[in-house]
Amino acid sequence: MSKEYEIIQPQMIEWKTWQPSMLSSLVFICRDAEVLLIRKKTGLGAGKINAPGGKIEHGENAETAAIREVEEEVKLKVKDLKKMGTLKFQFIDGSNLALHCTVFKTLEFIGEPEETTEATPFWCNNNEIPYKEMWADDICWLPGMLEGNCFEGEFVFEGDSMLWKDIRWHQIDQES
Ligand code: 8DG
Repeated sequence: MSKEYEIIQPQMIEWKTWQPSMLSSLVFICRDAEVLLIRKKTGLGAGKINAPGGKIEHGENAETAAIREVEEEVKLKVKDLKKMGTLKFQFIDGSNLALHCTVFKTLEFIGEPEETTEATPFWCNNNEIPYKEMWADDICWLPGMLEGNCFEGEFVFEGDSMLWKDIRWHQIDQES
């Protein structure tokens, strides 16, 4: 006797009414032709390379959370964050995580990046970003973002596998 399972197909997600179960932020700190990346040691995506960032806590907004996470993870003080994009991730594995992420970029930081229990930071040339060690969607939006383009993206993941994506670009930086 066969048992019936409800299979969620990536194209079945209703993005217009989608609600996140978790909010997060990411900060790309840029210096000349380089960007500060981290090898993440804890949390979602541990072991992968990413930018500093993390969950938005109670009483924070995306920007204040981003500033706090950068200080916690790599001991830098950042300011003048520019919002570059939003990412929506629906996981259709057991977690059913619906994660919203606000992506910022900045040129303004104080201090030297330091390793912490959460992250190992390193400066990376924009042309040498190790996409194979990053989340699968990053190669779809990070190059365009580093060139100054703003974006919105929706993605469906099953574990580490990206099953579906849609990205829309806005050609000009919001504040330039
Ligand atoms: P914790 O100490 O509370 O466990 O962790 P946290 O630092 O507050 O949060 P986190 O679990 O590290 O948050 C996940 C981070 O990973 C968050 O900044 C968003 C980011 N992230 C994803 N998916 C993807 C992705 O596909 N690409 C990129 N670049 N970042 C992602 O969750």
